[in-house]
Amino acid sequence: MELTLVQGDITAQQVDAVVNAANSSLLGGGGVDGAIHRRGGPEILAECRALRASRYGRGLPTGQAVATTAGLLPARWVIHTVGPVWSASEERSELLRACYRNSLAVADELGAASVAYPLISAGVYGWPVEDAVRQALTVLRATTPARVTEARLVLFDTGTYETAQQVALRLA
Ligand code: AR6
Repeated sequence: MELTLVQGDITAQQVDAVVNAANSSLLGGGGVDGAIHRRGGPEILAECRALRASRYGRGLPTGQAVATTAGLLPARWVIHTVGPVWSASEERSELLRACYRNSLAVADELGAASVAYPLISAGVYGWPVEDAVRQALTVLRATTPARVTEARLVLFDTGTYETAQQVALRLA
């Protein structure tokens, strides 16, 4: 699987599946979640509500992933995942890695060839950017899915993109 770093807006990515940094409610929020629902339109929220009424009555647990339509986005699917809130006193990295791993597994099951990820947990949820990139790249480099041939990590601003490039070089 090819792994690329891109600076840009996750909602503009021409890929089969876009990952949403959602919250357990699946009913929207700010950051990536807000942008995806705004640009993707009401069809996404309708499917999220249906998931809450069926499989996820108590919400989507942290670290898990579930797909809906991508509505009006260029992608075909949105894969919603819930990152952990950063904690200085508790080790939650495994949950963050689970987000990348489980989203990739869902994409693979759907038959997606390309997947775009935001930097999960690194915004509202407060995860330090460098470590968030390290966790993302570690999982994505170690996984060999059957059908996904491209994973793209989309960094919103220049500073985050440059940090991500440095982390990638150090991991190489
Ligand atoms: N495209 C790409 N990256 C973006 C975009 C965008 N349009 N907008 C923000 N980012 P966040 P979290 C970056 O806060 O930390 C929501 O309210 C952002 O700069 O979207 O997992 C949910 O409903 C940061 O680097 O996600 C949850 O309640 C990264 O994407 C909560 O926030 C993730 O920031 C989830 O918080």
